[in-house]
Amino acid sequence: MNRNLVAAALLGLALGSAYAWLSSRAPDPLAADVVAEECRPTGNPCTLAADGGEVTLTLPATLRTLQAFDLEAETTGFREVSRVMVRFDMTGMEMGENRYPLEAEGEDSWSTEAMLPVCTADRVDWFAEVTVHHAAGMTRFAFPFEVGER
Ligand SMILES: [Cu+2]
Repeated sequence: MNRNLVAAALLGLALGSAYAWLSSRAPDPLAADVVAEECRPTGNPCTLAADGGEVTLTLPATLRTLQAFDLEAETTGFREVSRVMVRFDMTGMEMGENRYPLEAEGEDSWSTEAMLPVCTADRVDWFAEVTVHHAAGMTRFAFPFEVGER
């Protein structure tokens, strides 16, 4: 058998499995139960509803990478909210582990300080995925937003 053919076949296999691996890891805000389409959480509260509850997320008006910022979330309607997490990621791009547990600030109020890494592809389109753990399970809300001057 031709050596180049074998090499090409092996390369194809390697690329195929690398692609499969990347796709399986590629974050997708559509995997969330609901995705914000009509509001952005930067500079004003953005509310989403799913599974009988609501989450309102608020981020600073202007976000910059590598600069810590405060994030606030309100949960309403869910029974027995035990934990709220936020994860930052980009669609189709593995941006590393950017997960933060939110701290309870009283009833239905949650907050944390967070920071975004630099995107090696110079993209500015992020999404914040807020996961609410409650009595009936967990619900994920995705809020797309952009970093930088607006
Ligand atoms: Cu990126």
